[in-house]
Amino acid sequence: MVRKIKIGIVGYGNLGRGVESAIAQNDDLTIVGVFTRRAPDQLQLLNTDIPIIPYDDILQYKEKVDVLILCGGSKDDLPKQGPNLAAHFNTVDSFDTHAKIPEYFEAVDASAKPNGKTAVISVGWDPGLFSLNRLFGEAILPEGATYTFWGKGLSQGHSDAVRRIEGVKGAVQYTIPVEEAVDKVRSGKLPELTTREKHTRECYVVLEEGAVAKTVEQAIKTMPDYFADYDTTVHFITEDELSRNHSAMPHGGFVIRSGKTGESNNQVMEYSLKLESNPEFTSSVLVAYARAAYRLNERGDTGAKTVFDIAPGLLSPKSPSALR
Ligand code: API
Repeated sequence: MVRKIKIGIVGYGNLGRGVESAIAQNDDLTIVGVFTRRAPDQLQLLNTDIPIIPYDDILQYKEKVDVLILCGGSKDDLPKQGPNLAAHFNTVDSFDTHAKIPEYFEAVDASAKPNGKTAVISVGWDPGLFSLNRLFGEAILPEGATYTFWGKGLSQGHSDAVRRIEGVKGAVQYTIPVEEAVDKVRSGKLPELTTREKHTRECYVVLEEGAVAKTVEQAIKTMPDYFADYDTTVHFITEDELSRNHSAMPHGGFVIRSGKTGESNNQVMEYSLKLESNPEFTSSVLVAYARAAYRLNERGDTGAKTVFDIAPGLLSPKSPSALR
């Protein structure tokens, strides 16, 4: 039996929990522990045998962990944590602020490379699997147009961003595709669509006591990268309504590349996802890429990587010869 790849989970929210259950489905991976800043008794792990370790002790585990899976948010956690931890560990994260990926990549690379570590960033389904499918479409059908639609579904990234606004006690955000835009794309026309024409965003927010609704609404609607380019609606609800009506976390969407080859033959490539649990799916992608991060590092391929840099065979538990 080959030795199992030892995984550390950093943070135990929706993603951390999803990583725990995804690893249980993969025989070649094992969990060393969950690293958290919260008091251990606040965490309810699925498997209570897994150690809960204070985040401040993480450097003591440098020799005991092969890959850390970073399960924090992109808005406030990862920008610092990603570069810090990549100096000491191989890492995988789901940094998903698309516009900031280039600068995040540079920061993580500058920290991982001189220390001989491999850090796979921005893994998940978008960015991640959808990014790969956009690349395939554009490389294979250079003359055409690419469309990405999300939802209707609950975006973890946008929900987290709203929850970090002062005065917000709880929140979820739904991404809603605009029907007419989807119909136009599906009918095979190649419409030019702006960000605003493709999706709307709907937030359900629970205010902290004393918080001013107008101020919170304004902070949401003007937030760059997340909401400023969209038509956003904000609904204020009670904590009870939030847990009763908004605990499911479905999502999904599709990437279409529509192009022409030869004289005038239309070719359409479509990739779609229908997810009952957005975070559990993202976690499952993170876990497959953790295997790749370990293998890349074993062969001396260090520094920051994205899904574009990683050969698909490295994701599989099967050996190259078994795959052939
Ligand atoms: C949206 C998409 C979802 C991407 C999936 C994942 C997330 O606007 O709904 O945060 O849930 N960008 N990155």
